[in-house]
Amino acid sequence: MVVEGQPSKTVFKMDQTPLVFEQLSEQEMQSRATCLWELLSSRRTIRDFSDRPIPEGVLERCLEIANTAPSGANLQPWHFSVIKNPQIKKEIRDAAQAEERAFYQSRASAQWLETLKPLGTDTHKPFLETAPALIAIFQKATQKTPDNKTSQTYYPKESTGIATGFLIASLHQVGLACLTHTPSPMGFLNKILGRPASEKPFLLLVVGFPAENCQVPHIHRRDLEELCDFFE
Ligand code: IYR
Repeated sequence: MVVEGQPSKTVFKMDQTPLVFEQLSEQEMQSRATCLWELLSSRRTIRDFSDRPIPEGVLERCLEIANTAPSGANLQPWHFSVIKNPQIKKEIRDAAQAEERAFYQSRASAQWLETLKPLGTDTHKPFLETAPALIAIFQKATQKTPDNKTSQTYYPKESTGIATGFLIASLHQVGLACLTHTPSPMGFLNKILGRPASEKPFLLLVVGFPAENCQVPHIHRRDLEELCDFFE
């Protein structure tokens, strides 16, 4: 639109392409919703991993799924560092345990420690070496444009959170288990993995198979009525 008195400006809009969208019958919608609910509600966070390796290509595919997540201005402001190397896993474990010691000894409030008690967590993180893969997830505040300039990203935390959700759901779907580990602070990950300061560690995902006889806390998930309002 040309506004009188103002110079006209050409706006380049991305090429458009027809949407591929599958129209499902109502019955199929109900059935898929139930199937997916059954699958995802059986997901549990584990802390006791076997050292069984992950078949080649499976993680890569799950990361490709994470990359399909919606993101601010479609900038995909995340970076995944996948660590299978035992030496690097050990370095990460040592650094994470040092932070955890500070957390359990002084940083955590009494109330926080009380809430964590039933989970039985402590400063020892052997899974950081036992599990076959760690995925360090970073959120990017800036990134390079195709012409090699630095530009800011939008909603990096939200975008990275959504991508991480996609990743966790797909790992479960393909028969892998994970632990969303958050040693705090996680700056040591930038150092060990050579990531720039503009990337903030978001989460350290521990991925693999459960150890034999792996136990998980008996937890209760809150009912939808407690967490959701409908305005109809
Ligand atoms: N990062 C610590 C403490 C911890 C915090 C939360 I929030 C948890 O859900 C579980 C543990 C640790 O990993 O031990």
